[in-house]
Amino acid sequence: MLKLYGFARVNGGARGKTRDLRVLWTLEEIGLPYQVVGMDHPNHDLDSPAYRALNPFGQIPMIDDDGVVVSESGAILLYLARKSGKLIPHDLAGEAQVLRWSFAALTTIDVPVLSLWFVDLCGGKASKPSKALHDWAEMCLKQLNRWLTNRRFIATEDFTVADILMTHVLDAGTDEDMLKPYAWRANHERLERTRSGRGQYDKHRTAGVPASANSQRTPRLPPTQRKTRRRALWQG
Ligand SMILES: N[C@@H](CCC(=O)N[C@@H](CS)C(=O)NCC(=O)O)C(=O)O
Repeated sequence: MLKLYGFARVNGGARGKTRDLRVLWTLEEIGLPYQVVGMDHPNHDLDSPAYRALNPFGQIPMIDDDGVVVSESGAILLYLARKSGKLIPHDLAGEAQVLRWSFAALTTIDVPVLSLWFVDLCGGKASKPSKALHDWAEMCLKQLNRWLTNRRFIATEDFTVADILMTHVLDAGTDEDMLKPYAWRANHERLERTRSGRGQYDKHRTAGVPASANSQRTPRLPPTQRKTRRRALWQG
């Protein structure tokens, strides 16, 4: 059965916002059976040599579909859509629109939004680079907003994985004040329905995925690396 590697335990600030939830949302939408492998981030499950051999970046999400290992949330969603034949059109032109808007979510929108969050997190709030990033992000969000006006879905006439990616990028818990006006109502309602209506999703969102019985504890990183990593990612 398809295995999804997601967080069993993660810093409170990141809970409910992590990228494994994109995959869970997709799996729930397409109805493929799956099993969750819960990774304990504070205990360094992602640093184990076994996990790094599969994903050198030591991050979630990752799937193992009977030996087909895929990391990177965008790649995973597109793989699942192609595999199931759902959430993606079957013609090349339609598929191109889904690719186009999936990349827009993960690059055009996520890059300035995430960079701003990171600069602010590292003490750059109100600095010149922070302001510049804020303007860049705002510009892209306004442009996106124009595209979304009077559209039900971002890429085609139907709901696709590009909608999941864009909705989740806009729900990333980075600069919430900036993102709130752009949260995309139509899909947020669907996200909320998935969250509240499906036990799995809600459980994962609030408490992280269940800890895997065989998840191995790994030696702690040296303090300097630990500090940098924590500061960068899961402060709070
Ligand atoms: N580009 C990757 C980013 C994955 C990513 O940033 N994962 C975070 C959780 S949302 C993670 O595993 N962080 C833990 C770490 O790097 O130690 C994707 O889209 O899947």
